[in-house]
Amino acid sequence: MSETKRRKPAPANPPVKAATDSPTAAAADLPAAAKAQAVLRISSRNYSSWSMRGWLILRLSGLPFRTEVVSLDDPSTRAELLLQSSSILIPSLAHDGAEIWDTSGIAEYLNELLPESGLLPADRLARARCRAICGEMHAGFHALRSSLPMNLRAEVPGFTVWSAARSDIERICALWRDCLTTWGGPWLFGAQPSVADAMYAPVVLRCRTYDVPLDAACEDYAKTILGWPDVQEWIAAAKEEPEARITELEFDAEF
Ligand SMILES: N[C@@H](CCC(=O)N[C@@H](CS)C(=O)NCC(=O)O)C(=O)O
Repeated sequence: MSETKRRKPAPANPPVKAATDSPTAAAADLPAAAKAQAVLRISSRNYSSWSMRGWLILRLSGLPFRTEVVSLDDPSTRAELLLQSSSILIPSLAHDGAEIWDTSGIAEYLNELLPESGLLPADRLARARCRAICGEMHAGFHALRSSLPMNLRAEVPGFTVWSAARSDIERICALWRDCLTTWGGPWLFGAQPSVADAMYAPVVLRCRTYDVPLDAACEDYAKTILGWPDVQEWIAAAKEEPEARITELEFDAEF
């Protein structure tokens, strides 16, 4: 988005956009550069929180795209990925000659391409805060990420969250409360979901998997995320995903 451009105010109860992976969806309304075929490479829907974030960001952008699932365990897939990009990191977006393998890079690219999509909040201060909290998720919360890995098929009632992960969760809840109070909810930056909600959605799902209690404001936010049709679609697909050789990764890998 050009930093000065403002979106029209959102209606009081806007419907959540449910764009499809279809390469033809709404193509007629897109700027010329956006009409190239977009392919988002992801890995496991059940375990890869970064894949989920990238996919939600694509959905929010409204850019039609195709999803390609790759197996990072397979050496030949890794070799192939390295031929296409200088990184094997997932998610990776290929679009109109660009290869972008980082979730924040994908969000910024799509925001420039489709400035009216509302990926970032319209207000300058909200946009700055949005970028800051997305950066904090992207670069931090290592204890949470390693000790409560995403696993959408699991339920771990009564899980003990140790102190480092607990302080990550407390910090995240403080960020959520601050955003919900400042911008009025139900999403972190007001009436519409933004990149920040895509970034924190996997944290909500981890809290559910590991039975983490939340205060009333954060619980309401968790329900907003769980009611997001795109999140529901992702979870349903994760539950259908064939089980991979992943058992040893479950409590070790940082996803
Ligand atoms: N900072 C990256 C993180 C992506 C990441 O760590 N992806 C993991 C899967 S969830 C990956 O591709 N790992 C490949 C490997 O470790 O070989 C982003 O924002 O997209």
